[in-house]
Amino acid sequence: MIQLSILKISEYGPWTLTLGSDREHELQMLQSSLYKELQKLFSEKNCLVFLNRADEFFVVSNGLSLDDHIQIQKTLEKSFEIRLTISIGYSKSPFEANLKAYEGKKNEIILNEEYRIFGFINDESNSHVSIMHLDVDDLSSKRKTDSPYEISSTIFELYSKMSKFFLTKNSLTFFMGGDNFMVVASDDAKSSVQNFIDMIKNDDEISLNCGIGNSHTSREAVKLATKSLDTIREIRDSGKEKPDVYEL
Ligand SMILES: Nc1nc2c(ncn2[C@@H]2O[C@H](COP(=O)(O)OP(=O)(O)OP(=O)(O)O)[C@@H](O)[C@H]2O)c(=O)[nH]1
Ligand SMILES: [Mg+2]
Repeated sequence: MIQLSILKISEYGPWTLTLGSDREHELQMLQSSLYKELQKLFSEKNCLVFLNRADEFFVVSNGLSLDDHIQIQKTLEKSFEIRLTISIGYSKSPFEANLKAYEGKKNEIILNEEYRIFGFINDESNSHVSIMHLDVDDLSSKRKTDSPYEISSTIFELYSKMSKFFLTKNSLTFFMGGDNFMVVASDDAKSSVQNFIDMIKNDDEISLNCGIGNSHTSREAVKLATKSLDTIREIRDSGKEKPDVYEL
């Protein structure tokens, strides 16, 4: 089971207007300091936060109780003027967990009113997370022919294809910066990642490597996914034929 906690800034739109028109720099500073704090608080509890459109965050929160979420809300209230709403859901696939969280909020299934927490907490011990860490093989060589902006455009097109492809496998894709992507993956996504890599190789002449990690917590699964990716690089750099996918 995957548990997802979706954090969203409450009443953000109206609040941004109170800053006047000269506000963009303030909002960017707020959003990045909020992200930093959230990543700190959740990683201390063995979770990882995925940045989603800067005013919304997806946390793979396996193992986190309602009380853990309340503690985090209390800490955030001390540091920020804005407030966050948390919607929690769990299911067999990441996309379905996202739907449960969405339903929990929409139908006002209140877990804690004071700290604005909605949805459903998984209290069974069947926690399982699979993460795929995908990265472009030898992006550095592209820098010899393509300018920084052209490379960004290529990466975002790739992100778009990846997001669409893995959504059909009930999985969620996040851009991590540079040429790195992480997919919170279903079994179906794991078994079809080689097809995706082959498709991108044929259509776009981009080679991808994919490290996969499985564990009870998202931080551990991410660690193993990155370790798998680094293993592919080690095999490649030792002169042997590398696999495109490696799983731990
Ligand atoms: N989020 C994240 N970014 C990374 C990581 N490793 C590298 N990067 C970023 O990715 C960019 C590209 O680095 P690499 O992927 O190592 O470069 P490359 O030429 O593609 O080399 P290979 O991936 O080994 O083929 C770097 O400039 C960093 O911004 C990582 O583990 N996580
Ligand atoms: Mg790379």
